[in-house]
Amino acid sequence: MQNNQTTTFTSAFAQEVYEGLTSFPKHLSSKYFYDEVGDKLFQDIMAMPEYYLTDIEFDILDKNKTSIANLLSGTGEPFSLFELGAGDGKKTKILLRHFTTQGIAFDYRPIDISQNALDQLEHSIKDEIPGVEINTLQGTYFDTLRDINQANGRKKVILFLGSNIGNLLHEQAVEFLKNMRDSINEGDLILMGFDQKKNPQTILDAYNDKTGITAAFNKNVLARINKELGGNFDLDQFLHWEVYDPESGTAKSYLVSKVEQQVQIESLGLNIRLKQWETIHTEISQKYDDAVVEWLADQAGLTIVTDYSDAEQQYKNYVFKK
Ligand code: AVJ
Repeated sequence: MQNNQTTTFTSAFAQEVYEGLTSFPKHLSSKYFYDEVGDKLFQDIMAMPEYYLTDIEFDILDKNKTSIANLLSGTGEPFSLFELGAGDGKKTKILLRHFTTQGIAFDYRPIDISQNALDQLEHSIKDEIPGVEINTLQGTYFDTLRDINQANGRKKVILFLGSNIGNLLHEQAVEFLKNMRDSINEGDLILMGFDQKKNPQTILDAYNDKTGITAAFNKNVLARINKELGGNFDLDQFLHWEVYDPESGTAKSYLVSKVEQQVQIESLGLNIRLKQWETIHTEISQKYDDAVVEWLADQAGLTIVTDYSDAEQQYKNYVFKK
């Protein structure tokens, strides 16, 4: 078998799949869950009763919109509201609607890698909240933020909701926060959602629903390999398995091979073997507490200005400054 350093592919997806499936233990990145099918499955997850994150964050933003508006608008100078990975914008629209009815001077600049997602978002906002000045930015988060950092002179507020940071290991999260820090100036603010440590059963239920939507979402990375790289994974031969370590606060998703099997991936020229009960690690969904968020902020050179939470402190939105 080839050493993976010596084999290179043209797409990042092909490269990472090759490396992940030739490593031991095997792994695949959750960032590849999200094609058209995966986006739809994630929408379904957000609508499940077990997936508490979306509803709680929605309520936090709704209950605190006045205070958030006062904090973000400060002395009243116009600001640009950037958002990383806005999705369908359901939660952001609470703020957009409130800012608009309060006559707060701002423009909205959602950033996404998918032009299609941006077009849909722009369309729905123009339809539902016509007063909002919206300028979509297509690209990767940091290329785009870097570009805009030089550009307009407006104060910046960056939104990163949904506990999307939870997909990153702490070391990567610090890198990410450092990048955010480099994208802002003194006086700019960052509003981010962090899912909190809580009853471990609540977390397991959120990532292992009985209807199997999360299982389908997890297996979608295999479906993509089949579609895009000529793989022949049999999705039924894998089990979705979720673990949560209440000490570290890390929820981890695996695909577990139910049988000994071989899989071909044509465009990678790869034939992989899986032993019975061998794992492919696919995702982490980190849970936080104040001490960990303070540590991350400190490592990245950011300061916590305040936070907003639900009554049971299941979820928190923190505001950071440079
Ligand atoms: C979109 C990364 C916040 O980790 O909670 C949902 C993705 N994975 N169910 C999360 C997800 C399984 C989600 N994030």
